[in-house]
Amino acid sequence: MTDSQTAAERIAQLRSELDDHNYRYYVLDEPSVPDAEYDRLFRELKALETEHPELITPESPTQRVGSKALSAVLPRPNVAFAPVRHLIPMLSLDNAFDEQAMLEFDRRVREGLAEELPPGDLFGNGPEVEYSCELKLDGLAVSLLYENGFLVRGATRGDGSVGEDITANVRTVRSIPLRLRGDGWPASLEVRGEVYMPKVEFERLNAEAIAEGGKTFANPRNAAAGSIRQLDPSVTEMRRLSFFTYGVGFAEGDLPGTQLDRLALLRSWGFPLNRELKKAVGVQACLAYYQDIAIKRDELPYEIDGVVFKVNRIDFQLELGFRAREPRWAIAHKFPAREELTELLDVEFQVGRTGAVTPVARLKPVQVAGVTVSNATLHNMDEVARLGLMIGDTVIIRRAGDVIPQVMQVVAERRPDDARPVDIPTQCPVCGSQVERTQLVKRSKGKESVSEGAIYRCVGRLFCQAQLKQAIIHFVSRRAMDIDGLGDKIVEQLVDKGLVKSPADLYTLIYDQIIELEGFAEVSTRNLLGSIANSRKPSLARFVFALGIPDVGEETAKLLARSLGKLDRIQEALPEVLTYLPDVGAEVAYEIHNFFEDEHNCKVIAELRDPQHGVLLQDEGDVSAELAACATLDGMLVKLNITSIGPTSARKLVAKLDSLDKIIAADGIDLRQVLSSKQADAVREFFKVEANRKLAREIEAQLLEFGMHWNSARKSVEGLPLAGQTWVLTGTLERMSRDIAKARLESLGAKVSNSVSTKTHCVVAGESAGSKLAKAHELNVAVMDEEQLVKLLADHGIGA
Ligand code: 5U1
Repeated sequence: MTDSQTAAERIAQLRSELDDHNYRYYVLDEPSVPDAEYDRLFRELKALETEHPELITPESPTQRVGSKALSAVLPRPNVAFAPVRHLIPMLSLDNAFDEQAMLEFDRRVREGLAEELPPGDLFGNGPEVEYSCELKLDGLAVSLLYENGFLVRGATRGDGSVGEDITANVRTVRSIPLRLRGDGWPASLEVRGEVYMPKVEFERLNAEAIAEGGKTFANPRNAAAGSIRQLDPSVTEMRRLSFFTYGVGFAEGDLPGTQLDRLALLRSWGFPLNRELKKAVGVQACLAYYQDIAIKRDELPYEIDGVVFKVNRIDFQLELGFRAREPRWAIAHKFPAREELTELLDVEFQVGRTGAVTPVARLKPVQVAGVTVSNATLHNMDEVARLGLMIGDTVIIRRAGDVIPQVMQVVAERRPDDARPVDIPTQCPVCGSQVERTQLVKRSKGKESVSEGAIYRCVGRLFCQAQLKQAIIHFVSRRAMDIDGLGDKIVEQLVDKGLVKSPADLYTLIYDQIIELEGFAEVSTRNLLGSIANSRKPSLARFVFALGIPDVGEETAKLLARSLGKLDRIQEALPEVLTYLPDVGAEVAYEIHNFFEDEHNCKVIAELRDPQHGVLLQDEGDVSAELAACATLDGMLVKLNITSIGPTSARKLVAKLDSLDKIIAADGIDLRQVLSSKQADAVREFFKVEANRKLAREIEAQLLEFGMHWNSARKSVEGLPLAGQTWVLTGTLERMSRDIAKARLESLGAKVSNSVSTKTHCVVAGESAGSKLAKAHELNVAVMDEEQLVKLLADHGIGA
């Protein structure tokens, strides 16, 4: 606010600016300011309105969510939403499911307009009708009433004549204007359109519901409908619904004479218009539009179930009129449905490479989006429980894009009397070994806790033919050991004939064994033996990836190889030490550690590397400079998860007691000099436990062994690209934690400091950077944002 401006003036200015930004964002699709700037203006407005409540008006951008939940203001407790009689009925659309139906629609239109249209040519062609081509959003039709430019009522379609009053909820949809822009709008204007839930929001909402064990929505339409009919508008607001307009219901006064001109006018008044909107002359152009959109459908950020064609001229629309509850001048050309109902015939269990026993739905075959679906993944038993699935149930199947078909919901009302529960087998369906539920082991606050995981595993490992086959297929694959000529069918034969019982057996196969296999002759046999021989010299990263450690993909395998340098180190690494690697969290660290704890896995690795099998790792070396530099004593204390000891208290402790021995030996008096009594007691309690002391010493010993200990001579950074430079990180980084950014900069030779000075080479400023960024500007120090940092790291071969 400037000195000469009153609060009322500033409030008006802020509202107008925020409205402009909203318009640019939602209608023009050209955001003019970053979100942070919008939020700043919004906060300023909110603060001014709090100071001056008398200046609050309903159309202020801060007033999208009303203060009271609807249930609190409803006159009758058993009626959720008040009924609204539409000024003009909200009609539905006739559907065309194929080209033939579209041709017939166009013929009916031309016949209906025979007197209006010019005659066709001698060959029976034309005249052609002009259509407006629109998307059919898979959302919820709403009516929005504006009086003197202000939104006064929002209603659902309901039965077409009477809908429900959802004013408080539509107000929370940010792309719906609370007040019209520009001028020339009718004093009373009813706009119609579709409220929808963008795909990302739908996925986020369902992921949250799954995480909380709640019910998911079968599709974005149900999610939008469920969200707009929330009794509490603040819940609707959190669902981030959106809106596109598709026409005018009622208007006092004149509007332009075509649908497309009317839509353009609505856009200028602040209503979002779908950017795929087009004009087509003649039915062939409509069919081409349908094909274009069908190709784009999966990439659109919202779901559509078809396209809509409307006769563009309003006088023609009036001439054509209505049939029952549908206009004769419009049609929805539908895409194949993405969801269908079918019956769950059975649930079978598949065994994967890591032994995970996964339920798979066997379905009564059904066409979904043009493909016959007879199987769908059920992920795990938690998902079966969450869906409340029983064999014999009728289920909703959804197939979107290239995604594997999913069972979205059970239709509970259709459950037959003889429905059976889905039971996880106690024995592996392939090898008969026991099936065990995975245990999740977590260390927190110095205590180990075990909980039940969602995954069940067959304990048979390579004894289980299913696991063995998958393990070999993975081991020989192109990104792993890259053994050309060993396709899935050949692996199956090798395993079925008992020639291969572990990956090591591949390296002792002989000519006479291979030529016996189906499809092999002399040349192909020699070629395969050649490929096997050539694969004996893998890089460490390939080899680690080929082992098929659960949760270790190609990137993690590369990281393990690059950071720890040697297979022996990877095999021995304690989970706590593994978590020093950027991007390796506790769960992955435990998976890696458990894999190498397993005697059988170690035996296979040893066999592969013995002279008889001859696998020779090519590029083993030292621990990387990046990893060697990142371990600190205070960091280790934090990893031990001692109650109430975080990075700051750990740093304080280490400043006073600079070795593990001293910390273990410290008494309460020593500790209280730098810690609160609660923290001091926690440290004492922790190190009183023999197992905790042992673990801390083991970690320290391993850090020493790997050359990662804080007292080890640090690796020279000479020759590294950022050697000699001091960098500072400030603000919140979105793509990586600050620890990771620090480790990555250090791996390039930089020193990362906490404070900005004239010696600072560069400051990386994340979101909401504050005083350090200001200091950098003051001292003329170079500043880069996260994007630039990611690019710099990528230029030096370090991925985000
Ligand atoms: N794009 C579009 N969707 N949609 C749905 N236009 C459109 N028109 C509709 C409906 C139900 O109804 C007309 C009768 C105006």
